[in-house]
Amino acid sequence: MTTGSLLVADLVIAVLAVAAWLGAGAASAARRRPLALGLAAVALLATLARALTITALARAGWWFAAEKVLIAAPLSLAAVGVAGPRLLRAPGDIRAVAVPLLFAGYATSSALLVTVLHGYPASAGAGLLAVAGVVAATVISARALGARPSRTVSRAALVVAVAALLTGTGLSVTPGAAPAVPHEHASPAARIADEPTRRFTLTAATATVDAAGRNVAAWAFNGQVPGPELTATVGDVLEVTLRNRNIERGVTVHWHGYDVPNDQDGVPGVTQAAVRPRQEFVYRFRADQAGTYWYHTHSASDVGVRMGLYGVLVVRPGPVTGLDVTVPVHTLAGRPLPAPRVDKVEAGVPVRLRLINTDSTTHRYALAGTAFRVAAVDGVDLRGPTPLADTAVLIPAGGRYDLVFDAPATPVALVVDGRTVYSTGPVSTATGAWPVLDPLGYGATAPVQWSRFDKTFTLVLDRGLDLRGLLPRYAHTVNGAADPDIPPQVVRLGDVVRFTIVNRSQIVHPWHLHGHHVLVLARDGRPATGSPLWLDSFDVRPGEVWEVAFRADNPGMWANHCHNLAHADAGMTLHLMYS
Ligand SMILES: [Cu+2]
Repeated sequence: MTTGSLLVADLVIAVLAVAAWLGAGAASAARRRPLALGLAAVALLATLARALTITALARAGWWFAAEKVLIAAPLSLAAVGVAGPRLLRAPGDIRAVAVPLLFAGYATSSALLVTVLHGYPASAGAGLLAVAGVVAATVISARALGARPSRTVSRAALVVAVAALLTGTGLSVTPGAAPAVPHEHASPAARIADEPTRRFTLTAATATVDAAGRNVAAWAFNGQVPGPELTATVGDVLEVTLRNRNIERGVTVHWHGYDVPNDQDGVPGVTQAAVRPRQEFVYRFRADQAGTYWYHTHSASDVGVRMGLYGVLVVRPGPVTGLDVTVPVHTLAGRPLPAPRVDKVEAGVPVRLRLINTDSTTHRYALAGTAFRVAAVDGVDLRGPTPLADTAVLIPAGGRYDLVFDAPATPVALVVDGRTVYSTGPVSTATGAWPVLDPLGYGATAPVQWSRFDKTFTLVLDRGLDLRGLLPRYAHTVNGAADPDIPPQVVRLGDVVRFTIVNRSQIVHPWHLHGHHVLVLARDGRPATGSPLWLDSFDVRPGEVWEVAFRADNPGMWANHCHNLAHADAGMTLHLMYS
């Protein structure tokens, strides 16, 4: 069983235990004896079963089980300890066990709330609040059922509740130690003289565009979605003038995966101010990395990218040989782009398909009708890629895979999530049962570059209640905090940095560090065995633990965030900062 399924199983059993304890309490209060005893038996079994799931989660990593061991387990033990013996005494009047059963229900639900609302790391405040909630609810229930607790018990309960409320809420609203992120970069774009310059203008504006045969409202660069394909040859200088005609929420251009100087990175509020309507900004940087990249707005990025403010950036080492096609897959107004297209190719011609996922969720790609190799991932060539056939690839949000093959005499088709987006003729597209490539074991291995690390960080991804803003929100959190309260990762120029990313939530988080590619060291404790894998976007699935490393060689203040852009907006953004 994977850690992801264990997390789900534990949650389901916890919900079952809560429902059964509360149901048993209510049934006994209503003197429905058989129902009460049946539900209590289910509740006991479910509560005991959690001993197994919590132990298994703790073995997978303390991050997955901290609050369950420290808060849920003691409360569950108390629940069984209080309700169990009274049930075994088989009271003549079933109503006599209503309060103990309800206590057990409150104890298990309170622990469940800690997991769902607070998560990792467990805190004394959360534990005390949980206990206070149980005590208060039990006292109220006892009074309602006419089983008056003694005056001493009531007073003790009151003291616990008040103390817990003070420490618990106090801890949860104390501002974190996150230093402020500077809002403007001082230096203008560096001038690079006397080099071949590729000049482009991107004008952002509202538009109506065709999406799979229907006109839809979009935000577009130069009136098209995707925006114009920007191409360059290694060594060119790219000069891109961004103009905003009428996008009220502002626009920037972020060069996704391109490790540009910090002041060209296009993150509003961090590396530049957002470009407002009728303003412009000129980006200028040398194209010294070959490969497949893309660009997109980073201002109101969730809605901005979804509405169409993105395009392709391809930097080639030299002239194009054979057929070289980019396939930026996107969902616009619920409709898939691109429309199917056909490129006539003679047999034997080398083909490169540059697959780009510009959505916020993972896509599954299958190339039917030919063997192929994955030549590059996230713009970086792989070492010794071997031929693959009848194998699908999963590309995370923001990620790129370059597939290469020599055109066969027979047709080929590219299928994305079951939909054919590229086809040279009739070919079977029944690819749904194909196995999926694990890039961590693909290609030729190479000695690990680094044996020691100057800095290490751990990012635990979760959900939780964020009370630090004006309005409470159910945020996507990193180490229990949400943007802008997540402390930055501070490094020095030249440091070799390792970071561990743990996903203890129930959803995939495609992680994206700006300005650097990270080398994958291990996933779930198992070292990567294939070609060195330098990524800028990688899916951390529920229950997964990724270890990656990079050299801090690009000074500045860099966004480090989930590329499910709705998650990034809902708190899952922090910064890498050079001291
Ligand atoms: Cu996410």
